[in-house]
Amino acid sequence: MKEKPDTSKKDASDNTGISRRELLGGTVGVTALAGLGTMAGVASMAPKTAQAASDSKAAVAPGDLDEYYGFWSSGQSGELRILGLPSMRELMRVPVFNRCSASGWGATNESRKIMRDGMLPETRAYLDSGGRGGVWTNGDLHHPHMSFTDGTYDGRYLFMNDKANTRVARVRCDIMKCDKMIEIPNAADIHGLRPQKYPRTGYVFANGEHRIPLPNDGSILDEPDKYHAIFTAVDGDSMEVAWQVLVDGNLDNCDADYQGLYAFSTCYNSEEAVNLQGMIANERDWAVVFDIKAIEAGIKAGDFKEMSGVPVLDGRKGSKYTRYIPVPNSPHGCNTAPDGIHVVFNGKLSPTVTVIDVRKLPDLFSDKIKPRDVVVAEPELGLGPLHTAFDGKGNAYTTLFLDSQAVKWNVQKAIDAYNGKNVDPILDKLDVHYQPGHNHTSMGETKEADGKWLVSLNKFSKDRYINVGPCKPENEQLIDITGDKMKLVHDGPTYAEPHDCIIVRADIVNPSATWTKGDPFWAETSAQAEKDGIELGSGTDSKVVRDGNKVRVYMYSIAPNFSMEKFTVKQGDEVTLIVSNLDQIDDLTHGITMANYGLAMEIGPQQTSSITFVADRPGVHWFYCQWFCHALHMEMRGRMLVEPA
Ligand code: RUQ
Ligand code: CUA
Repeated sequence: MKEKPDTSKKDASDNTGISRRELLGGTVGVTALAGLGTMAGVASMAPKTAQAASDSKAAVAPGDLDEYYGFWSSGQSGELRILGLPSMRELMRVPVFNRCSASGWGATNESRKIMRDGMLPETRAYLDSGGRGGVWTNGDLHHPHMSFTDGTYDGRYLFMNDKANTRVARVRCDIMKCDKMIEIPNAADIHGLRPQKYPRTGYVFANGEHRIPLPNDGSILDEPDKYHAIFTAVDGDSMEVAWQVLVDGNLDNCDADYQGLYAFSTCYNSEEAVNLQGMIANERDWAVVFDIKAIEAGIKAGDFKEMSGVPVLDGRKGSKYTRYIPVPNSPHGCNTAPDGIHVVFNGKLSPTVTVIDVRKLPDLFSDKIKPRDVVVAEPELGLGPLHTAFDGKGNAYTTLFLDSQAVKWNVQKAIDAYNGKNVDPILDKLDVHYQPGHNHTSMGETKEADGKWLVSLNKFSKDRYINVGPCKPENEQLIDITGDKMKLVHDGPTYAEPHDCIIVRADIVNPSATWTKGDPFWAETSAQAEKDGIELGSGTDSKVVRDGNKVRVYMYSIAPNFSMEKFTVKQGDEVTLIVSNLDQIDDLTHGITMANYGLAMEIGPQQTSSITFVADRPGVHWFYCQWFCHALHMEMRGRMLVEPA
């Protein structure tokens, strides 16, 4: 990872000292425009208005900037989304587990390398056979969470899970692109995911949700005792599996403490059944606590089995590495409070949440106390509690799926009530629309929780918007939590299907304004170019290199031109198109689409992107810039001639 970019570069300029924003704002003379060749025809797109702020706190006037970044999951859409808060404006989509038509994610060599490098060999073989195209085309991204240092976000990375194809990915926050993706062995369908909070990330904890027979070779179906679920610690720096722990039951969500000692998972299906009836039979399931230091010592001492190349410890009931705390039926969310002491397990099928005190865990692991002795509160909040968020002032906010409500409650009052005092921990209830799953508060999963905003991610919008047909958007509501009562201030529709989000103070996140020449993102492409005697991004990289039937076409772009107006290849050649964008001004992205070849990719300022295909359709094919870049953007194109074999 490179140094953090200059934080003052929000509106970076090139060496003329003129930013694109100023250009578009019309503050610069036409001569400068002509010289720079930017989108001259477009006047003032987002002028800062003098308009008075509306009385809604959520209003962010046109041209004004948001105070927070929201990093949103997109569920089965497979991407990460970036929102601004409190405006709830969607700012960007970052393709991760999906294919992206605009950016070429999943099609470019750089993205395919990232998607394939961390695959298990058997998955790679499967995807390379039968015309499957070598990469997965779908994903189910539930939980995006930022890396931590000392209990708060550090702006380095975002980590996220893919439930559909059992993966964990990382996004680099300087460029806001995925740079690593791994498939987790021995697990089926990664669900809960949280980074270690202290001393740093460190580990990324990931729950394998579904239990599978191990080994899963087709010889076992109805022998539930041979099914297992796995808890995984990924090393967030190397993005390799550090260790795994075999557990009883099915893992759901997880979180980490503020001391760097324990991780927690909710765990349902203590019955270890393989069907719904069986799974919900018990009155109680578990919260599982993982003793990180003991696990690390166990690894050192060799107390593990190696499976698929990673160390797997046995953490089933009775193991010294784990403790199973009985909690009411099928718990779901798992949330550590910013006080560093309390962890809340959300009941789902029970109207309660269970609160434990992490200071009691050493006694639990040394068997001085019983598992239930670490429970310090179990307030009844309403029907279907799924997830809890915190305001840093001792209050918690829990989603009630069945009641369609957010409930605000006080942790200390819940503890007092559990100890027999006659107090009601519930402070407020607010109707949300409808059926909330996750919720999140501003900075709420860090020690810097600031108690300003709560977002409720509601699974159904029903009648909140004009009808768009049988498939409706979801509805995400912004709630002001600065007062005693929660106040709903904004409804925002979202497409399938955000599960979770985080709300991060904008000063923590400092993305670069442009790419940097030589970024490791395209290291392999650079290495090949070097062998071809070409320095990418130098302005001399305009050349066709033939190497048997492999043809590498190097070109660069400076608005509004590609450095090559035409090139010729032969039918059947394997062609790699390598394009470097030499423009230095921020927001000057080009793209290249090869018409009727199914090829398209994004090339950001100072970025190199490449894509490989077999030129098996003879004729003239136009390639064109697909990213609006200049008044002559439409003219930014060239021809590929494919000579018939
Ligand atoms: S889950 S609605 Cu996939 Cu985080 Cu709880
Ligand atoms: Cu370059 Cu559009």
